[in-house]
Amino acid sequence: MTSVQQPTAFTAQPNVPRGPHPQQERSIRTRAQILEAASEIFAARGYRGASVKDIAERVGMTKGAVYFHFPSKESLAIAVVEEHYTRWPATMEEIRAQGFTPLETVEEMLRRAAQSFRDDPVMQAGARLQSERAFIDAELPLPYVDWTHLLAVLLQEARETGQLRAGVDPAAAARSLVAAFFGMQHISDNLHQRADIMERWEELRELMFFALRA
Ligand code: LUB
Repeated sequence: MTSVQQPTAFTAQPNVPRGPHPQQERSIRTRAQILEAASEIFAARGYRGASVKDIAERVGMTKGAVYFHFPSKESLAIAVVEEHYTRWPATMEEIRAQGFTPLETVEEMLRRAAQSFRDDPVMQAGARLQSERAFIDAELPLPYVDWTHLLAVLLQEARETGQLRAGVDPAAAARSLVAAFFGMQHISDNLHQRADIMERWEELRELMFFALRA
């Protein structure tokens, strides 16, 4: 593994320009459809097992038309992994707007992440591609760091509002939460195709929040 800092996509805004022309709108929709198909193929077969031909067939396009939007399989993998991080800052704002406390926001974010790993091919493909990153010849965003940062910010806030157990370090707790959550979804995927992920999250949540809560 290289220790060179790689780009991350977590803080990127969704790639939707304001007031697009109909033609741009169609292009954005087509791009999204290709990414959805690519996610399904990458999630099911992994990076090596996937081909641009399969992805084109799944979305009902020619290979050439797919290459117009994404010049290579590598660029498709990067776009899928970026997409699986991009949605979470907006989700966090949405949850916070509903008046959740910082600690409740952590719970709700991870509950939704668990649900998405179960139901959403983009999340499933993102996780699978990241676990294969050593064998993919592309600059994928660095894994784990954006979730760790996001949870550390929330846990720091929880500490300031007296919600955190005395002696719990927000940054260390964020790393432990990400490590535990990542392991949980990985095991659930390998043993049960994530059919049991909500139950596994629930038991992990109980244990972790017992330790975190003041
Ligand atoms: C998350 C995965 C799967 C962390 O952040 C990441 O890169 C993650 C895939 O690489 O779990 C979950 C909090």
